[in-house]
Amino acid sequence: MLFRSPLPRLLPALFLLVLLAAMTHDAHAQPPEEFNEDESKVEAYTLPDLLVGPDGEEVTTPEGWRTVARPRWMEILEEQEYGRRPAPVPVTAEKVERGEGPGGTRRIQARLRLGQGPDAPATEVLLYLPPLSLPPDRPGAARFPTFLHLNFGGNHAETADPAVRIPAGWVPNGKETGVTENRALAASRGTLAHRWPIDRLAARGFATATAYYGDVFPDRADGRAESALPSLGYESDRARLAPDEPGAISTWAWQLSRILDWLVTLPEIDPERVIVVGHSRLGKTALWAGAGDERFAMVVSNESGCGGAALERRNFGETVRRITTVFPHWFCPNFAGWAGRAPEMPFDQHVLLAMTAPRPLYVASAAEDLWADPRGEFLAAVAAAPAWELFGKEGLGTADFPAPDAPVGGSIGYHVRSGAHDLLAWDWERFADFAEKALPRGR
Ligand code: GTR
Repeated sequence: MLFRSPLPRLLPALFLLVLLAAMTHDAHAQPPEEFNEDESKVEAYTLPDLLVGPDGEEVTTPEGWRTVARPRWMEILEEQEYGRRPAPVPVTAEKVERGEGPGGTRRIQARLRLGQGPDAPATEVLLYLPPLSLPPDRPGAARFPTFLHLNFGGNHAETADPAVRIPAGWVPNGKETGVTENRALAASRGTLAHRWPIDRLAARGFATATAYYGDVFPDRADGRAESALPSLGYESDRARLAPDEPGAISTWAWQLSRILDWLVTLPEIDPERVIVVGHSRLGKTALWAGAGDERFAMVVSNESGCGGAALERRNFGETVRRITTVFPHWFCPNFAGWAGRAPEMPFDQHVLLAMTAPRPLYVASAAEDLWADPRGEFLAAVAAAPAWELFGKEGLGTADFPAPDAPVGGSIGYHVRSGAHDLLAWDWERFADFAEKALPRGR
């Protein structure tokens, strides 16, 4: 019996199979992650209480917020999510150019040198001021409220204005911009202009400025070495990062603050009414920039989702595991450690929203953008309201999720636009409506 067994003859083949399996087996392989986009599967959760200090003490006054609760939350967000906020550096405007822009606007371009010496990193800022034909007697018209946002494809993709400079460095490939080899193309001019209604904002008396985020951190897992961080004394080797090392979002937020340093020196800009806006990953960035720099008078998050306005504890749409795997460079290394552990997190994203208080905050979602969890963004705004209430201000003014295209709000504004993930003129018009009320002229 034994000798008739086929086993001995098959042994070499079996051995080979086992060897092959061992060679191809990835010890870290995990089953593919499943994403929940079904509201009925959201489980009950409890959010960390906003109004407490480091020793669990209750915070009941604006003073307590400023000196106890807010610094505690900033420390937690820096250490656990975004990483440290790089310190300011001197900003020098070079190659300043002025000309006429779309709709009779006045264009200013400037290359801002961020730090000392010709090798310091630089960012190109593109700014449009309202036309001089605006009624000069309009109160406050001499100094304009200003929207500032970072962009994804280079300033030239944001407008068809042929005078706009084209980035020299790495840019993401993209269907819309037609970029296929990570080099900016003149052919991309205006391909993302639907995201930035310059003349409509100008007609309402707003200046509007943009810069390309890749100027300070190319948006790639290995972008750190080419980022501004080494010039600021931070590690460039991905393998040697401190747990609270600044990520790309902190670096982009630093870029926004440095641009603000320059904007407030311009006589045409109202330094008390600069509004930081961002879409998607740059919405996360706008929230973090506004948190760290209280000179931003108002903050706008458009469809910022996971790591932005959306509550992690709902486990709806994008997750910490997925975002820190696909975009490991956005956050500090500590953040990845919270993957799958939302209930244990000492914070949630309502904390990030509350960092804007008592300044006006606008959160925008899109109905079809389930990946960014519109309802989770709304509920984070509801949960952030106690920070405004401490200052005697109303937060959202409602706890009911609004119908599409029906903005709601008090000191916090919110809308869920019908349609897909994008930043559209309709969204900007709502930001402008809210800003007109929240940051009145001639304050
Ligand atoms: C997605 C990412 C989101 C969001 C988005 C964007 O791939 O999962 O967190 O930031 O990119 O920036 O468009």
